[in-house]
Amino acid sequence: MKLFFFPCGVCLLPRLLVTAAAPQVSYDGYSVFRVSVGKQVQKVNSIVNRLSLQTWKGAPRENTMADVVVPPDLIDVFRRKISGMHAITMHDNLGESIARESPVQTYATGSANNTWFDNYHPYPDHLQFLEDLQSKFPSNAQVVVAGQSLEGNDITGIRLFGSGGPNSTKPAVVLHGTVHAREWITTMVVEYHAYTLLTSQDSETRSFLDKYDFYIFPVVNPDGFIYTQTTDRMWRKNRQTTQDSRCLGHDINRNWPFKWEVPGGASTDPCAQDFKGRKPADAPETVVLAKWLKETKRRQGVKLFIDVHSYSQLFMTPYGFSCEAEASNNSELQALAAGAVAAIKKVHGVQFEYGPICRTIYQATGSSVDYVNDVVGADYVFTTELRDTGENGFILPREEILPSGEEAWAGLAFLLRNMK
Ligand code: 0X9
Ligand code: ZN
Repeated sequence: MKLFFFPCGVCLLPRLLVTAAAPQVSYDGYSVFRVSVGKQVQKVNSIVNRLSLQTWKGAPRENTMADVVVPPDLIDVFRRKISGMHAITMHDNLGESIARESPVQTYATGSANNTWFDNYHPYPDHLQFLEDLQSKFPSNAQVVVAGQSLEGNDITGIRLFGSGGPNSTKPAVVLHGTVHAREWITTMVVEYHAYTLLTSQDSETRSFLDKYDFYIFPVVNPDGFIYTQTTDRMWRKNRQTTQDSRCLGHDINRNWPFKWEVPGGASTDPCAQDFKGRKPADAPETVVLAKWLKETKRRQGVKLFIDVHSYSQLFMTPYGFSCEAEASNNSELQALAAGAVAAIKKVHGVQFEYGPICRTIYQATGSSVDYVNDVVGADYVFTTELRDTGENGFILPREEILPSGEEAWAGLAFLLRNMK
């Protein structure tokens, strides 16, 4: 149910208009296929375009896997068209997979214990979880708000500090989760970091709290995240309109005002998943987060920034805008990324790859990490793509939340231990 106030022309008094919420988009009977593209880029692209199919990892590229969402009435024709190519089924029935991982309403206010990581959760419970961490650990935690989203939701995070209390400013460690609305594992993993820092008995972990000021934002795109829970589980962008288009959503990770104009790393089509916006920083979320990061840098310095995404198991560094440009501290970043990846593997044997964004995944302009590296000026900047490599993609089973958190924590702890 949505409530709108609009002025009544006759009486000039506010009137309440009640409209029904958009119905839930159904993926019942949809399949997701993982097609090995090899050299047949044109063929795969033309199948995807002619059948108007969604892909999960951008446009199909040479020698990569294309993960393609196919509605029930096109499954036979899709199978025929890719016959002879190597393909596997990621989701036989995407609707059923979504139902299996859907949020459960079991969170008891005030509990904030490790059972939180057994399930995905509705957005209001995430806010409650942060409030509960603050209440349980008042001398180490404080809920913070960076600003508001387009639809007026607070962009909420939790600040964690050590024995010096909230007034002793240390260099900041900033984590962003869920910039892409459908990447639900990132919300949980970023919260796992906060939970571990607050609850661990391990003396090294406790010492991190004395060394850094942590600002952990589990959901930096609340409008999009809420929309994935009310209407369309596969939504990625924010919920912004664009003039002269019927399509909604700007990709916040293509909208940051640094090298935004460089061609090739984003779409100018408002209907595309990676629509960059009409102008740099025309998404309110980008404006709020950029301003907050600059203020934080001015106030206390930013030691580390990580933008957490899924999926593909990658640990990446600047730059996204160019495959030739190299971060000034590139060798140090690569050494840290290599160490983090080794630490991740030790936990559950899961292999991440690492390297600069453009060379490791694809060119991406206007992404957060390039901006934070060059404009904000954080000391160390990374972006990760969490589990998996394509067995489940965005619909990662709930059993993988805790192990994903554990291994990601090992990676983060490696950085916290080894940064200069
Ligand atoms: O396209 C993106 O924004 C990232 N991949 S995703 O599937 N999570 O959408 C890759 C771009 C590299 N930058 C970051 N991961 N920040
Ligand atoms: Zn993403």
